[in-house]
Amino acid sequence: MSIEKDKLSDIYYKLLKIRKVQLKIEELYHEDEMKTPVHLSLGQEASSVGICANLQKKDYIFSNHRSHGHYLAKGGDLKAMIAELYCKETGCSKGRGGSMHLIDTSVGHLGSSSIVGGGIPHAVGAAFASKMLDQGLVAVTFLGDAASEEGVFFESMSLAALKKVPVIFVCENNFYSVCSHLSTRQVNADIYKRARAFDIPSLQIDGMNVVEVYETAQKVVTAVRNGKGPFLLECRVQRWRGHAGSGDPGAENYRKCEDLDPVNRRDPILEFETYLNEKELLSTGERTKIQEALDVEIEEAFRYGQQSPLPDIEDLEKYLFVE
Ligand SMILES: Cc1ncc(C[n+]2csc(CCOP(=O)(O)OP(=O)(O)O)c2C)c(N)n1
Ligand SMILES: [Mg+2]
Repeated sequence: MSIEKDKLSDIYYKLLKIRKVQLKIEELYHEDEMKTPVHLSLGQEASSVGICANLQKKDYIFSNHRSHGHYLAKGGDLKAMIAELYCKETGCSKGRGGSMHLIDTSVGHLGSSSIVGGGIPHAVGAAFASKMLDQGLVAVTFLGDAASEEGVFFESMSLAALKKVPVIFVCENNFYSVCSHLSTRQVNADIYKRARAFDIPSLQIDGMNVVEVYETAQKVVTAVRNGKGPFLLECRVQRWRGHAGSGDPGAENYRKCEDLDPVNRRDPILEFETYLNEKELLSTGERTKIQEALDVEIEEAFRYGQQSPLPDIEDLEKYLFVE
């Protein structure tokens, strides 16, 4: 299958954007001006990008605490994201939500949830609405391997299958729930098999290979949009960093895996670059242009976030829904 050039550029731009933004967050986090926990998805860029590259702007996504990649892959506004990390009034949640509550409804991102598994039923609801209103939209929920252990995952799959709604459950299996490895939590690491109990089709793929994710997602999105009902896609990924924060000094103690080893761990961007070189796609000059434009865009976004005003103290209760 050949991928169109515009699509390849977009995939490269998004992969690099997510990587560079997160490295910048990591670099500045110690200044303690971002008053929010952050969960970096360094290493996991390919799954969100490969999936979202197949979605239309109006299609819905729902994200979790490891939210940056999903938001940027769906086209969320970068300045509003960075301002949100700095808890500023100009942030995408008006500075009240922080990193775990990113949202940009203008591009179909209906929100991230800090509650593990929280976004799963929301996606089923959005997909159900799309079906009832005959809108032809699909909803994607990104969830971690730990979220697949929540009861709501099974309840959501059950309802989605029964009502045959256009929802895609994308499980980014990085094998960790904070510091607990999957092998200490489950007898079967094949999360995709859990869909079988509901007659939901599913696949396990290499989530570090953006081309594989893109090509698989293309078929899945088409089928789901055409009324075939829900799908579960398990993307196996590597989480390069600790669970949260900019560093995780304890990570070396509980994780002795290749994800931590800068030499042996896999890099989805380097692998994509190798693919582009082999196929003679996107010249080095074109790639450099993308990189340089991104550096400017990211610098502006951080300046915007840092210089924006904090919310007014008078507005403390403005968005609280209390009678
Ligand atoms: C309902 C609920 N239980 C526990 C937590 C605490 N918690 C936050 S993130 C996390 C681990 C999530 O792991 P996973 O779903 O695999 O996503 P990952 O962090 O690996 O991306 C836990 C247990 C929570 N936020 N919500
Ligand atoms: Mg996990």
